[in-house]
Amino acid sequence: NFKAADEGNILKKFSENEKQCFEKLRDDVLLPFVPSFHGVVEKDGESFLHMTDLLSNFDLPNVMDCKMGVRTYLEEELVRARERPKQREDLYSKMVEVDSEGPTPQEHSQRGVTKPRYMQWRESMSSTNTLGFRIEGIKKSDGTCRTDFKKTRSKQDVVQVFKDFVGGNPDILKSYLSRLKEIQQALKTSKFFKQHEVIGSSLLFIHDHKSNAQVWIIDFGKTTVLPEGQTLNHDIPWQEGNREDGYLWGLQQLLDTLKSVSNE
Ligand code: 4IP
Ligand code: ADP
Ligand code: MN
Repeated sequence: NFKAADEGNILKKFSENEKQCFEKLRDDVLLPFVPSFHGVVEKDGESFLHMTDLLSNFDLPNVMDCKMGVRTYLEEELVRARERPKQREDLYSKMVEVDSEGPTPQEHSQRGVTKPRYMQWRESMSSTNTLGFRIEGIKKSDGTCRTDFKKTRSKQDVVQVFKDFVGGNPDILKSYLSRLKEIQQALKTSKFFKQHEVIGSSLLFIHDHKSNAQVWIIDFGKTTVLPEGQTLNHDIPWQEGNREDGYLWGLQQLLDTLKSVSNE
Protein backbone atom coordinates (compact mmCIF):
# COMPACT_ATOMS: atom_id res chain seq x y z
CA ASN A 1 0.00 0.00 0.00
CA PHE A 2 2.98 2.29 0.48
CA LYS A 3 5.97 3.16 -1.68
CA ALA A 4 9.13 5.04 -0.93
CA ALA A 5 9.24 8.54 -2.39
CA ASP A 6 11.69 11.43 -2.46
CA GLU A 7 13.60 12.23 0.75
CA GLY A 8 11.25 12.80 3.69
CA ASN A 9 8.09 11.73 1.90
CA ILE A 10 6.08 8.59 1.23
CA LEU A 11 3.50 7.49 -1.32
CA LYS A 12 0.21 5.91 -0.19
CA LYS A 13 -2.05 4.03 -2.60
CA PHE A 14 -4.54 6.54 -3.99
CA SER A 15 -8.05 6.83 -2.59
CA GLU A 16 -10.39 9.54 -3.88
CA ASN A 17 -12.01 9.77 -0.48
CA GLU A 18 -8.73 10.24 1.38
CA LYS A 19 -7.52 12.80 -1.17
CA GLN A 20 -10.66 14.86 -0.63
CA CYS A 21 -10.11 14.76 3.12
CA PHE A 22 -6.52 16.00 2.76
CA GLU A 23 -7.73 18.82 0.52
CA LYS A 24 -10.38 19.91 3.00
CA LEU A 25 -7.87 19.69 5.86
CA ARG A 26 -5.74 22.36 4.12
CA ASP A 27 -7.79 25.08 5.83
CA ASP A 28 -8.72 23.41 9.07
CA VAL A 29 -7.31 23.64 12.60
CA LEU A 30 -6.33 19.95 12.34
CA LEU A 31 -3.70 20.75 9.71
CA PRO A 32 -0.78 20.79 12.21
CA PHE A 33 -1.70 17.27 13.36
CA VAL A 34 -1.92 15.48 10.00
CA PRO A 35 0.93 14.62 7.60
CA SER A 36 1.50 17.38 5.01
CA PHE A 37 -0.16 16.47 1.73
CA HIS A 38 1.70 17.27 -1.50
CA GLY A 39 -0.83 16.10 -4.07
CA VAL A 40 -1.37 13.09 -6.31
CA VAL A 41 1.49 11.46 -8.22
CA GLU A 42 1.63 8.67 -10.79
CA LYS A 43 4.22 5.92 -10.52
CA ASP A 44 4.44 2.73 -12.61
CA GLY A 45 0.94 3.39 -13.93
CA GLU A 46 -0.61 3.71 -10.45
CA SER A 47 -1.81 6.76 -8.52
CA PHE A 48 -0.55 7.69 -5.08
CA LEU A 49 -1.05 10.32 -2.42
CA HIS A 50 2.25 12.10 -1.84
CA MET A 51 2.73 13.01 1.80
CA THR A 52 5.33 13.68 4.48
CA ASP A 53 7.01 10.68 6.04
CA LEU A 54 6.28 11.24 9.72
CA LEU A 55 9.25 9.08 10.73
CA SER A 56 11.90 11.07 8.90
CA ASN A 57 12.72 13.41 11.82
CA PHE A 58 13.41 10.52 14.15
CA ASP A 59 16.52 8.54 14.96
CA LEU A 60 15.51 4.85 15.15
CA PRO A 61 11.80 5.47 15.83
CA ASN A 62 9.37 3.39 17.87
CA VAL A 63 5.90 3.51 16.34
CA MET A 64 2.42 2.58 17.59
CA ASP A 65 -0.81 2.67 15.58
CA CYS A 66 -4.01 3.17 17.63
CA LYS A 67 -7.25 2.91 15.70
CA MET A 68 -9.76 5.40 17.10
CA GLY A 69 -13.50 5.15 17.67
CA VAL A 70 -16.12 2.67 18.85
CA ARG A 71 -16.94 1.60 15.28
CA THR A 72 -14.53 0.57 12.52
CA TYR A 73 -16.81 0.03 9.50
CA LEU A 74 -19.21 2.24 7.58
CA GLU A 75 -22.97 2.08 8.10
CA GLU A 76 -23.34 1.45 4.36
CA GLU A 77 -21.45 -1.84 4.80
CA LEU A 78 -24.14 -2.88 7.27
CA VAL A 79 -26.87 -2.01 4.77
CA ARG A 80 -25.07 -3.83 1.97
CA ALA A 81 -24.59 -6.96 4.09
CA ARG A 82 -28.30 -7.01 4.90
CA GLU A 83 -29.39 -6.56 1.31
CA ARG A 84 -26.81 -8.84 -0.33
CA PRO A 85 -24.94 -10.76 2.38
CA LYS A 86 -21.58 -11.95 1.10
CA GLN A 87 -20.03 -14.71 3.19
CA ARG A 88 -16.28 -14.18 3.09
CA GLU A 89 -13.98 -17.10 3.66
CA ASP A 90 -10.89 -14.90 4.22
CA LEU A 91 -12.59 -13.13 7.14
CA TYR A 92 -13.88 -16.45 8.49
CA SER A 93 -10.29 -17.77 8.48
CA LYS A 94 -8.97 -14.64 10.22
CA MET A 95 -11.67 -15.11 12.87
CA VAL A 96 -10.90 -18.79 13.46
CA GLU A 97 -7.20 -18.01 13.76
CA VAL A 98 -7.89 -15.82 16.79
CA ASP A 99 -10.76 -17.80 18.29
CA SER A 100 -11.95 -21.14 16.93
CA GLU A 101 -15.22 -20.56 18.80
CA GLY A 102 -15.72 -17.10 17.25
CA PRO A 103 -17.96 -18.19 14.37
CA THR A 104 -21.50 -19.44 15.04
CA PRO A 105 -22.35 -23.04 14.06
CA GLN A 106 -23.92 -21.72 10.86
CA GLU A 107 -20.85 -19.63 10.02
CA HIS A 108 -18.68 -22.70 10.64
CA SER A 109 -20.72 -24.79 8.25
CA GLN A 110 -20.70 -22.14 5.49
CA ARG A 111 -17.04 -21.32 6.22
CA GLY A 112 -17.83 -17.63 5.79
CA VAL A 113 -18.78 -14.46 7.67
CA THR A 114 -19.97 -11.09 6.39
CA LYS A 115 -17.65 -8.11 6.66
CA PRO A 116 -19.67 -6.21 9.31
CA ARG A 117 -19.98 -9.40 11.34
CA TYR A 118 -16.19 -9.76 11.24
CA MET A 119 -15.62 -6.09 12.03
CA GLN A 120 -18.08 -6.17 14.98
CA TRP A 121 -16.43 -9.28 16.31
CA ARG A 122 -12.98 -7.59 16.07
CA GLU A 123 -14.40 -4.59 17.93
CA SER A 124 -15.78 -6.74 20.74
CA MET A 125 -12.61 -8.85 21.14
CA SER A 126 -10.38 -5.77 21.31
CA SER A 127 -10.79 -2.55 23.27
CA THR A 128 -12.69 -0.76 20.46
CA ASN A 129 -16.16 -1.20 21.98
CA THR A 130 -15.15 -0.82 25.62
CA LEU A 131 -12.51 1.94 25.37
CA GLY A 132 -13.21 3.59 22.01
CA PHE A 133 -9.75 2.81 20.60
CA ARG A 134 -7.53 -0.21 20.03
CA ILE A 135 -3.86 -0.93 19.50
CA GLU A 136 -3.29 -2.17 15.95
CA GLY A 137 0.46 -2.58 15.84
CA ILE A 138 3.85 -1.59 17.22
CA LYS A 139 7.19 -1.31 15.45
CA LYS A 140 10.18 -0.92 17.73
CA SER A 141 13.57 0.60 17.03
CA ASP A 142 15.19 -2.83 17.45
CA GLY A 143 13.35 -3.96 14.32
CA THR A 144 10.69 -6.03 16.09
CA CYS A 145 7.11 -5.65 14.96
CA ARG A 146 3.95 -6.80 16.77
CA THR A 147 0.42 -6.93 15.41
CA ASP A 148 -0.90 -9.60 17.80
CA PHE A 149 -3.19 -7.26 19.74
CA LYS A 150 -6.52 -8.63 18.54
CA LYS A 151 -7.40 -9.76 22.08
CA THR A 152 -5.96 -6.78 23.94
CA ARG A 153 -9.16 -5.46 25.50
CA SER A 154 -8.93 -4.51 29.16
CA LYS A 155 -7.58 -1.17 30.30
CA GLN A 156 -4.97 -3.07 32.33
CA ASP A 157 -3.72 -4.89 29.23
CA VAL A 158 -3.56 -1.66 27.24
CA VAL A 159 -1.67 0.06 30.06
CA GLN A 160 0.88 -2.79 30.04
CA VAL A 161 1.42 -2.46 26.27
CA PHE A 162 1.93 1.31 26.52
CA LYS A 163 4.28 0.90 29.46
CA ASP A 164 6.42 -1.50 27.48
CA PHE A 165 6.21 0.73 24.39
CA VAL A 166 7.59 3.83 26.16
CA GLY A 167 10.10 1.74 28.10
CA GLY A 168 9.01 3.40 31.32
CA ASN A 169 10.33 6.80 30.14
CA PRO A 170 8.29 9.53 31.91
CA ASP A 171 9.42 12.29 29.50
CA ILE A 172 8.02 10.43 26.54
CA LEU A 173 4.75 9.81 28.37
CA LYS A 174 4.49 13.49 29.25
CA SER A 175 5.07 14.55 25.64
CA TYR A 176 2.48 12.06 24.42
CA LEU A 177 -0.07 13.30 26.96
CA SER A 178 0.40 16.96 26.11
CA ARG A 179 0.27 16.29 22.38
CA LEU A 180 -2.96 14.28 22.85
CA LYS A 181 -4.49 17.17 24.79
CA GLU A 182 -3.59 19.54 21.95
CA ILE A 183 -5.22 17.16 19.50
CA GLN A 184 -8.31 16.94 21.71
CA GLN A 185 -8.55 20.75 21.81
CA ALA A 186 -8.12 21.04 18.05
CA LEU A 187 -10.75 18.36 17.38
CA LYS A 188 -13.24 20.20 19.56
CA THR A 189 -12.98 23.31 17.38
CA SER A 190 -12.41 21.65 13.99
CA LYS A 191 -15.04 22.29 11.34
CA PHE A 192 -13.76 19.31 9.35
CA PHE A 193 -14.22 17.02 12.37
CA LYS A 194 -17.78 18.27 13.02
CA GLN A 195 -18.78 17.55 9.44
CA HIS A 196 -17.21 14.10 9.08
CA GLU A 197 -17.79 10.57 10.30
CA VAL A 198 -14.24 9.47 11.17
CA ILE A 199 -13.96 5.69 10.79
CA GLY A 200 -10.78 3.61 10.80
CA SER A 201 -8.52 6.60 11.39
CA SER A 202 -5.52 6.14 13.67
CA LEU A 203 -3.36 8.10 16.03
CA LEU A 204 0.26 7.34 15.22
CA PHE A 205 2.59 7.53 18.24
CA ILE A 206 6.28 7.99 17.44
CA HIS A 207 9.25 8.41 19.78
CA ASP A 208 12.97 7.73 19.79
CA HIS A 209 15.81 7.34 22.29
CA LYS A 210 16.43 11.10 22.27
CA SER A 211 12.93 11.41 23.79
CA ASN A 212 11.47 13.09 20.74
CA ALA A 213 7.80 12.13 20.92
CA GLN A 214 4.90 13.04 18.63
CA VAL A 215 1.35 11.94 17.84
CA TRP A 216 -0.24 12.34 14.41
CA ILE A 217 -3.72 11.81 13.01
CA ILE A 218 -3.53 9.48 9.99
CA ASP A 219 -5.65 7.40 7.61
CA PHE A 220 -8.72 9.11 6.19
CA GLY A 221 -9.62 6.25 3.85
CA LYS A 222 -13.00 5.74 5.52
CA THR A 223 -13.62 9.28 6.76
CA THR A 224 -16.91 10.37 5.23
CA VAL A 225 -18.58 13.76 4.89
CA LEU A 226 -22.08 14.07 6.39
CA PRO A 227 -25.06 15.46 4.49
CA GLU A 228 -25.13 19.28 4.32
CA GLY A 229 -26.12 20.75 7.68
CA GLN A 230 -25.60 17.56 9.70
CA THR A 231 -22.87 17.37 12.35
CA LEU A 232 -21.59 14.76 14.79
CA ASN A 233 -20.94 14.95 18.49
CA HIS A 234 -18.26 12.14 18.45
CA ASP A 235 -18.99 11.57 22.13
CA ILE A 236 -22.35 9.79 22.30
CA PRO A 237 -23.27 6.12 21.73
CA TRP A 238 -23.61 4.85 18.19
CA GLN A 239 -27.02 3.65 17.03
CA GLU A 240 -27.47 2.65 13.44
CA GLY A 241 -28.43 5.74 11.50
CA ASN A 242 -26.87 8.36 13.80
CA ARG A 243 -23.40 7.81 12.27
CA GLU A 244 -21.64 8.57 15.54
CA ASP A 245 -18.06 7.24 15.69
CA GLY A 246 -17.16 7.65 19.37
CA TYR A 247 -13.86 9.31 18.45
CA LEU A 248 -13.81 11.92 21.22
CA TRP A 249 -15.06 9.45 23.77
CA GLY A 250 -12.23 7.10 22.80
CA LEU A 251 -9.69 9.90 22.93
CA GLN A 252 -10.72 10.70 26.50
CA GLN A 253 -10.35 7.01 27.41
CA LEU A 254 -6.94 6.99 25.74
CA LEU A 255 -5.88 10.04 27.77
CA ASP A 256 -7.08 8.39 30.98
CA THR A 257 -5.25 5.19 30.05
CA LEU A 258 -1.99 7.05 29.45
CA LYS A 259 -2.42 8.91 32.73
CA SER A 260 -2.65 5.61 34.57
CA VAL A 261 0.56 4.48 32.85
CA SER A 262 2.29 7.54 34.38
CA ASN A 263 0.79 6.85 37.81
CA GLU A 264 1.83 3.22 37.99
C1 4IP B 1 -9.21 -5.62 8.23
O1 4IP B 1 -9.32 -6.47 9.34
C2 4IP B 1 -9.22 -4.15 8.69
O2 4IP B 1 -10.36 -3.91 9.49
C3 4IP B 1 -9.24 -3.21 7.48
O3 4IP B 1 -9.39 -1.87 7.95
C4 4IP B 1 -10.40 -3.51 6.55
O4 4IP B 1 -10.22 -2.72 5.39
C5 4IP B 1 -10.38 -4.95 6.12
O5 4IP B 1 -11.54 -5.19 5.33
C6 4IP B 1 -10.39 -5.91 7.30
O6 4IP B 1 -10.29 -7.22 6.81
P1 4IP B 1 -8.02 -6.90 10.21
O7 4IP B 1 -7.39 -5.64 10.71
O8 4IP B 1 -8.60 -7.71 11.32
O9 4IP B 1 -7.13 -7.68 9.31
P2 4IP B 1 -8.16 -0.82 7.95
O10 4IP B 1 -7.72 -0.66 6.53
O11 4IP B 1 -8.76 0.41 8.51
O12 4IP B 1 -7.13 -1.43 8.83
P3 4IP B 1 -11.18 -1.58 4.85
O13 4IP B 1 -11.33 -1.91 3.43
O14 4IP B 1 -12.46 -1.64 5.62
O15 4IP B 1 -10.42 -0.32 5.09
P4 4IP B 1 -11.43 -5.77 3.84
O16 4IP B 1 -12.82 -5.71 3.31
O17 4IP B 1 -10.47 -4.85 3.10
O18 4IP B 1 -10.90 -7.16 4.03
P1 ADP C 1 -4.20 1.82 5.73
O1 ADP C 1 -5.25 2.61 5.03
O2 ADP C 1 -3.58 0.76 4.88
O3 ADP C 1 -4.62 1.34 7.09
P2 ADP C 1 -2.62 3.88 7.06
O4 ADP C 1 -2.71 5.25 6.53
O5 ADP C 1 -3.35 3.58 8.33
O6 ADP C 1 -2.99 2.85 5.91
O7 ADP C 1 -1.10 3.52 7.28
C1 ADP C 1 -0.66 2.24 7.68
C2 ADP C 1 0.65 2.36 8.45
O8 ADP C 1 1.63 3.03 7.67
C3 ADP C 1 0.53 3.20 9.73
O9 ADP C 1 0.21 2.39 10.85
C4 ADP C 1 1.91 3.80 9.86
O10 ADP C 1 2.77 2.91 10.54
C5 ADP C 1 2.37 3.95 8.43
N1 ADP C 1 2.13 5.33 7.96
C6 ADP C 1 1.00 5.82 7.44
N2 ADP C 1 1.14 7.10 7.06
C7 ADP C 1 2.41 7.45 7.38
C8 ADP C 1 3.18 8.65 7.24
N3 ADP C 1 2.66 9.76 6.70
N4 ADP C 1 4.46 8.63 7.65
C9 ADP C 1 4.98 7.51 8.19
N5 ADP C 1 4.33 6.37 8.34
C10 ADP C 1 3.04 6.31 7.94
MN1 MN D 1 -5.08 2.34 8.90
